[in-house]
Amino acid sequence: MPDLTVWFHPPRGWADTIHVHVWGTHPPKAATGWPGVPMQAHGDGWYVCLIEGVDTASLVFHDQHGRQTADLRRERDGWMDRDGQWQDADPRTAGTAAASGTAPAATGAPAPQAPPSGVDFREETIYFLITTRFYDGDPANNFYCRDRIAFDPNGRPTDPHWRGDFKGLIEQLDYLKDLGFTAIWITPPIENRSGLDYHGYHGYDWTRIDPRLESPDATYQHLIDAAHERGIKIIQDVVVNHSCQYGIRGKVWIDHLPIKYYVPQGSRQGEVNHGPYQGNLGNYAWPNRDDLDNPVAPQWYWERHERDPEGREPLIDPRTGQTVPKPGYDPGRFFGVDPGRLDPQWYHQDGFIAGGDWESAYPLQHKHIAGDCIDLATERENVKDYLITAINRYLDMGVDALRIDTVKHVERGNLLEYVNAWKAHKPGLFVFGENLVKGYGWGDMGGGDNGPSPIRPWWYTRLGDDPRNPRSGGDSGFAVLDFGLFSSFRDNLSRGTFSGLAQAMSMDWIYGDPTTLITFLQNHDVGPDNDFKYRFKGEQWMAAAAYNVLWTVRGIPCLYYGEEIEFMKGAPQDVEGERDTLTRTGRAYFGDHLTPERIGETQAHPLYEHIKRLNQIRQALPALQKAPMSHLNEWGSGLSFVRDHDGGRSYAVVGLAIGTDQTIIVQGVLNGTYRDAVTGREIVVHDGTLAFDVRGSSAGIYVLDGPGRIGVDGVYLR
Ligand SMILES: [Ca+2]
Ligand SMILES: [Ca+2]
Repeated sequence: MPDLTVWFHPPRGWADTIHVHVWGTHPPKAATGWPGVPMQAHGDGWYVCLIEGVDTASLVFHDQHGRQTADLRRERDGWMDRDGQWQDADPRTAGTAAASGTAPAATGAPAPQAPPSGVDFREETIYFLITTRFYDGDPANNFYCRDRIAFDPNGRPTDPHWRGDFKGLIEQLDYLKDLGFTAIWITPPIENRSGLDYHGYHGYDWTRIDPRLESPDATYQHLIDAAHERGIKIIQDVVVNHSCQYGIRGKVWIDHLPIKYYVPQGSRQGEVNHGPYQGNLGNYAWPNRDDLDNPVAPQWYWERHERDPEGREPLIDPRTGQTVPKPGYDPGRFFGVDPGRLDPQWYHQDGFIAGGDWESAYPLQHKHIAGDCIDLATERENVKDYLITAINRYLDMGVDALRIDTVKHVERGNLLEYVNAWKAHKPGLFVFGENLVKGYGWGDMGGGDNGPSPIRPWWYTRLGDDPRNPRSGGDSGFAVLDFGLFSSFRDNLSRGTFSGLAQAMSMDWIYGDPTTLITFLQNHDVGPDNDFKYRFKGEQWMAAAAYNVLWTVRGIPCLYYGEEIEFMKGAPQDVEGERDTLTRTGRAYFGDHLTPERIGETQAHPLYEHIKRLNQIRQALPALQKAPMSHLNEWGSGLSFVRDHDGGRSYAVVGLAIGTDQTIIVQGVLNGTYRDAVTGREIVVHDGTLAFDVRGSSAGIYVLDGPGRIGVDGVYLR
């Protein structure tokens, strides 16, 4: 029987609880469950583990506190030293042993190891959509939220918040494929509960898919399978930081009165002004809808549910002794949360975030964001077990990647416990997160940032222990949305200039791996104009130039639904005033543009064609997907750089023009024959200098030994 013995010397700053997680062995053997097997300390800084009955294994060393190596593969006994190098002989006795293999450094080196072949998410481009607002395939599951209902002139409600669904999304997969996207990021599909929960960020039951998204012939599994049949990956959005204000079904209850007893001042029971579905929480198929379906609610609550489904019998509020229904009685008893009475097994006990808390780590990570976002005790084992196990099931169903919400509200080490558990469950899994910053977001490392680094995006991409020194630790394997670059767009792309892009990207070294940043012009929360809350309202050519940037610089481009036709251009991303409805925001229903009658018009939009071609070009060129950037130069109306993947194996010289035509000159490039993916023009370089002309708001993408023109000319790429 073969055995495999692995030794590991953790880098400085790791905890002494070293574990090794093992999978993919030869001969095949069951993978260890996360966190894997504890390693035996040898007293001199080294840890050892004997893996019985195998000669080859994939493994990860980690310290159970968020520090870990990359995914490793070992085919013989070995010693991984504190520099992250495999040694074939014991380095304590063989002082001259040479390094063998090419294992990545565990810390210190910013260069990450490429993920296993076939699962490199940098090859993808992402289309982000709010499922309920995209395309309605099944009116039977449509549903009005309690708040913000739109009415027609006759007083009838229109535009159900829960409108688009999986059936509609499946019907439109070919649309997204034609547009050239290979991955779809959908808003959280788990069951939600709140006054305005159509977006999915108010989770109530992580183990169930929300019934308002599914149809009998279009379940989540159907969606995943239908996407995969077309070569499209599914990115599931996951919230770990908070639950809704009603607790978690079957796990924890948050004290409140049944909504059926709620009567606003000046109204009568069952008659509520803002919508016909007031109090429609609970069983979505039941006409006398109620918010009671949590098995861990107290007995009196259940009895009322059974005996008095419509709430006709008066109820004494156990907390105050007052009797409801009672017009004007404290709405907080129906919809609010008393932070002092939350179950400490599940929730933090530090109250609600206020004012200065937003830039301070402890309150930011322990207080509740809002009345419908109650902060989970994410460091507790029961919370971890619940959330990790629930999401593992979706990974087993075929979900390809995860996007994590509200990242800065969970301490890095704690967050990486979740991320690493999911990555251990599905090796090669790509996980990225949202750490929303309006500004460069360099924390302690940059001027003009009033927040500390440990709540900033880059910190989560690193494993170091010094917030003032990113290079104190390597890549954490967790990617982030590029809010730093996005924030610069207010002052450049949305004003028709590139000024400031080079400065923003000059800080790329701060991230664990800048080629995994998820780049975007806007999303459901933010836009690039003035105070970051509107859909892009600039000229169309500015948007075209913006996409030229996003599709050619480092990072993985992500388009927000509707951008391809300037949908709801200039509208606020979310509801603003008291009377606003979704119909007036950037989250308006998009499906009207996808009907058979209007699809032709949609697909003829100049930006649709523009984005489609950019996807074709990026997909053909590994340099644009994976290479680091060099030779970066920017002069307001022009931007140029080089993407060199794998030592010249895929090599592109890129020049971009915004507004006016530009002559681009890049020096110090490889000699050889270049072909432009946009114009097809061929240039031979002998002296390291490549010079070419680019039309206004177009791009020159000169590829060494390249294939020539890719796609067809449009209004902008020409
Ligand atoms: Ca529907
Ligand atoms: Ca938190």
